[in-house]
Amino acid sequence: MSFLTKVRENNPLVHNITNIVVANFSANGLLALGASPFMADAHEEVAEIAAMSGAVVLNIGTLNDYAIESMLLAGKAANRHNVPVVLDPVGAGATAYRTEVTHKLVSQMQITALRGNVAEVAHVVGERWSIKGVDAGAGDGDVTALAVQAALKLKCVVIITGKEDVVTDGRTTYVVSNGHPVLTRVTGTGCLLSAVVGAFLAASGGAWLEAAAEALSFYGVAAEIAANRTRQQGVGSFQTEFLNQLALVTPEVYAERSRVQRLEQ
Ligand code: ATP
Ligand code: TZP
Ligand code: MG
Ligand code: MG
Repeated sequence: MSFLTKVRENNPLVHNITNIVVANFSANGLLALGASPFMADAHEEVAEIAAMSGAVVLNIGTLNDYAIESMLLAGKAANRHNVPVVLDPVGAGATAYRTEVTHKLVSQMQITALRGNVAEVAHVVGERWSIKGVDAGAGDGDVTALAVQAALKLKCVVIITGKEDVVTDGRTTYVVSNGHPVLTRVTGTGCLLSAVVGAFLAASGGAWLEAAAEALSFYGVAAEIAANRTRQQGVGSFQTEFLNQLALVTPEVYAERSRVQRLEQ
């Protein structure tokens, strides 16, 4: 059975501490997929919610000290209860504050999957890469080598997205080539992807790497179909159709269109 089917059958609760730009889009995307979103950051309740969830997704997009404490409380509770934790280090490297916060988060909890653009992932592990706000800048480094290095350092699955996505646990590496450039023209498509990875991890039974690779490929397939259906219209129509396709793509359509390559080490 595909992980997609498991997500839809299990309807996992996904606890999100996320940014103000994408909260609504992320909740709607998770619902469309078949997961159950819970957006909450109050210190009084985050540990309780994390403990009852199938996954916790931490996103530093519009961070402040209150939210960071929320993330520490939720992440540590998730670790105590064996709940997987996804970290989206939005804008790491853009400011010293963001970079330092990501270092604090990864040092105080065990992350299950780190998902970001190449510049963000580089800065989380102390490497350099050009960055422009929350978007990756140009760079000519070896993205796969960086992902493997980060996975070994953080002992987690690392997902670097872009035109092609790299997903690795440091030993086995997949390259996912589904997706569409129009994804770069809608804010929050990276953030929603991190939440979708959380839903797949929640339904994975511990097969983190394979579930993450399927999440990325599924997400890219939904985007390809939505882009094709709205190619005469604009990005607003794409955004709506993309939510439709997160609900409509079947395991059979996914299997036909999925482009996942396992790299030889
Ligand atoms: P950034 O801020 O650098 O855009 P992000 O957090 O928005 O980063 P992306 O790297 O844009 O995250 O990834 C979000 C989704 O968009 C992923 O599914 C990825 O595969 C897809 N994607 C990004 N760029 C392209 C592209 N040029 N062609 C096809 N798909 C893409
Ligand atoms: N500013 C702070 S968070 C955010 C913006 C525009 C959303 C970034 O979302 P994504 O998924 O990285 O494009
Ligand atoms: Mg993007
Ligand atoms: Mg992002």
